[in-house]
Amino acid sequence: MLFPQTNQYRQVVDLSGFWDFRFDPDGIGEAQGWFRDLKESIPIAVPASWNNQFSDSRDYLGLGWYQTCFTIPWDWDGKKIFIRFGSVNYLASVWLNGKFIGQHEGGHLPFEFDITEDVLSGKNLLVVCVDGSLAPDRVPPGNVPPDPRDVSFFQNYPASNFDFFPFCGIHRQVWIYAKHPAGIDDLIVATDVSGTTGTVKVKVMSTARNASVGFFLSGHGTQTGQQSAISNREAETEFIVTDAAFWEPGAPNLYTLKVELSQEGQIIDQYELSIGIRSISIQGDALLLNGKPIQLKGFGRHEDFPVIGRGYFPAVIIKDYSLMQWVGANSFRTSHYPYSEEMLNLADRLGFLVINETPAVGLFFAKNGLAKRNRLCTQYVQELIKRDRNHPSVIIWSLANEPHSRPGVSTKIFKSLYDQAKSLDPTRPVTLVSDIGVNEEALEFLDIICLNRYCGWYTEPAQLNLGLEHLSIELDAIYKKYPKPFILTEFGADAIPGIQSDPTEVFSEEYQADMILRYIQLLNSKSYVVGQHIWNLCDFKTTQSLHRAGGTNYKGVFTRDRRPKLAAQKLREIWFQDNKPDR
Ligand code: GCB
Repeated sequence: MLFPQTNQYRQVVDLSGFWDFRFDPDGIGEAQGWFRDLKESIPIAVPASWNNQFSDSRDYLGLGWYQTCFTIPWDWDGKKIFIRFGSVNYLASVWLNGKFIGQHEGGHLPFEFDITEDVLSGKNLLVVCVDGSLAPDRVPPGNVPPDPRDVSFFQNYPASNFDFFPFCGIHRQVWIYAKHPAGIDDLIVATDVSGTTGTVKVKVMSTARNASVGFFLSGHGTQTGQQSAISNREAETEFIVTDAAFWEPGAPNLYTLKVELSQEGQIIDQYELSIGIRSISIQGDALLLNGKPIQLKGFGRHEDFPVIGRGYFPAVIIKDYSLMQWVGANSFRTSHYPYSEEMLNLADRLGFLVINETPAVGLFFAKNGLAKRNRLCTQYVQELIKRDRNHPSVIIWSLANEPHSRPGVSTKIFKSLYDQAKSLDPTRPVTLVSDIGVNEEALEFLDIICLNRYCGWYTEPAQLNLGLEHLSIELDAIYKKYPKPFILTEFGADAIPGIQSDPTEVFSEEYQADMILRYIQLLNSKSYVVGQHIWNLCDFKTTQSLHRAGGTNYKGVFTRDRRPKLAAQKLREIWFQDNKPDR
């Protein structure tokens, strides 16, 4: 799915701004025809979560109605017109000029509708009903019947089945865009390297008849073009780039790929993409980028900031990259859902490696709702790979975070998601992030082992020596059974900023810093470990429970407003100074 862009042949209009809004706690809006005109509304900012925009809406996760008006530019006559939503959490129903045009389930991934037949030349009325409620048959799930063994310590409110606040609303931009009716529908780029030569394979999809495609690649001294005819709705080409400037952290070289679609000698559409030439592969227990072993140093993160919640906020994206660069990180995981497309565009540009995760967090395998959850996981894998497969920064797909796997049942489900990911994209390793360890059956077929561990925190609390001893034994045991590359995708401790202690004590900045440094020492001593991702880059909002003071997870090495804790300073001393490829 292509990111909208404006050029001579395509135009995008961003509908961000202040919209009209109304909560619908009793679910009466549809019966009362609010989709025809939303009365008694209040203003709301789009994009942003609704939860922190008003004094009384933080925990409201029900229905909310949005409305705005737009006018189509005069020169869009004869074009195909789409409305595209970057992310709406969780279930979006959309009406245009009173007519229902479609629905999309799942936050964090884009969706669009062809509205060519429905737009008016004058003012258009767009109404979106967002359902943010948590339910066991949604992914990620919520309001899951509690395990009777759980004590109140583990109960949370609102009852999400995951450890971040279930923000809802229109979280990313809403765009209308126009292109030629037979324009470019999609574009797939796959690159490979051999010695100093790069290969760039490009496939273009279009319904245009008697059409041809011009492919142009430029950058780093290369300027080359090729032509190919559309047949069976596709055209393909391959560039061989000698002495290519490969893409990698520290040297994120990008080329410009321009694709021009012509009919009867006339250009009818054009699309431009920044691409990086690189390969990613696995050899034994090593992860290779451009044929050379790499070590991931970085974080799990969240799209989370005061007031806007999970809303798209460009300055925070820039800030987070600058913090990651400041400590010397080279990678992150999009825990626990796909991040904005702009975040990935910048990862390409700044040279960050990304483990790209679907929104399947807190999955459980009780029969109730299982078929629906599976269907959603399949949908998410498809939507994620179609959205992000052209990014050089994306090196690994993650199918899920910490599923509550059940032997026999979950393994089959993950095998089919794994096969689906591989058939959509044979070029990247596929994983899932487990907290089960050696008994996670899916480790058998996953390409890379990803594990989350909190030894010295949730287990062996305050006993770091003992925790590290256990961790070391466990990692070796996993490697013995599954000799594959290994990434510790989460480790860390809560540190409440300003709490200091000597000797170290849980919740102090010293304990967090000590734990992180000693984990890194241990991980550096194991040859099969190819990545260390600290949980978390920044403190983030959670639901309320007895182990989340002030509804906040304090495992950030930076505070929620992006100030460094002691651990960030220490990390900078080791990662930033030691920023050369090892192994
Ligand atoms: C985990 C989860 C993450 C939590 C973290 C914690 O294992 O993957 O979502 O936030 O632990 O801090 O408890």
